[in-house]
Amino acid sequence: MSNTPVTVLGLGAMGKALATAFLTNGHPTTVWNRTPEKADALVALGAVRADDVVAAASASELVIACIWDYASVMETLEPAADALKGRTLVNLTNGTPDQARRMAAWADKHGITYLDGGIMAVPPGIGTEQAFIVYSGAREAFDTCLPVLERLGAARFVGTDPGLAALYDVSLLSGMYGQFMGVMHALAMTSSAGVPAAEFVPLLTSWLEAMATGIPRFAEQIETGDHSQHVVSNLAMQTAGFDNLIGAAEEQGVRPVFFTALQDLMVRRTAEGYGADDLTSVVELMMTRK
Ligand code: FVH
Repeated sequence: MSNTPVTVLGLGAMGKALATAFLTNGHPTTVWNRTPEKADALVALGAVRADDVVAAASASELVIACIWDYASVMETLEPAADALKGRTLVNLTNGTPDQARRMAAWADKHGITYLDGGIMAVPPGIGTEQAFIVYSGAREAFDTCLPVLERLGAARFVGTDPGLAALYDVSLLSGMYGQFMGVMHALAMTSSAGVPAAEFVPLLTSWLEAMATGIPRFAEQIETGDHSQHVVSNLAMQTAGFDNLIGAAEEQGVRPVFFTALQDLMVRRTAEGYGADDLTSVVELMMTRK
């Protein structure tokens, strides 16, 4: 298994981390990057630098791409379509579900086995216990490549629709950015009043951990569309209290830009007569494809 050759296309921060994980686990690793000098440190670790994408694609049955975006992946791979025929392409570039599906259709047209993936880690986390990667597309290829893919982090197959990995990826990132948004606003508030971070941060962390236990209930309500069964803190009460969240921010000189969109949904949903529902009721105003 550790002698399975791998090719890595794209040697930005993430591509370098991926190639390093393969090299440190003993995989013969061929690398290519648009700016070739970025391969220097990997070559010192034992990687083979390919002169062009065709040579890189021809070097291994398993080819991993991690480049800026899908447009740059396509621009990179198009000249190597013939060389990739019969091989497995794993695209770990960030994109949308439809971009992934279009890439899968392109791969299929050229006889390339395609797996799409979403990396849930930052570069230093690759190869550690914290890292996980979601994959979708060709199930058989995933099973075959699993021991190699696990060099990068835990590997989770989420479905044969090639767009699913991107959907999971952006959904997980949405949860993360939502949390970051709230945390940044909270810290701007306390900072504006001179509250020491060392005093506030432990409270914030334990509050967020306690609130995260409500995620399964949120999920059930959004899945069923019934937001009225397990209400602990109803929407009307939260909407009234939200005025204070906005007002306090304004008093402190912090623009409540992160929260005005949520306030708008809460006010509208309450006005529509759903004040006795849980907060998740606002999702009904967000989903445009229902
Ligand atoms: N870094 C992170 O925290 C996240 C973690 C989750 C996954 N993302 C996604 O990974 C993709 C690559 O991200 P990155 O961190 O490696 O990004 P950079 O360090 O900025 O490197 C960009 C590489 O893309 C190459 N590149 C850009 N445009 C083109 C092009 N038109 N043709 C060929 N290659 C291109 C660039 O090459 P060069 O500038 O060195 O020549 C770098 O190799 C990305 O989708 C993240 O969202 C990372």
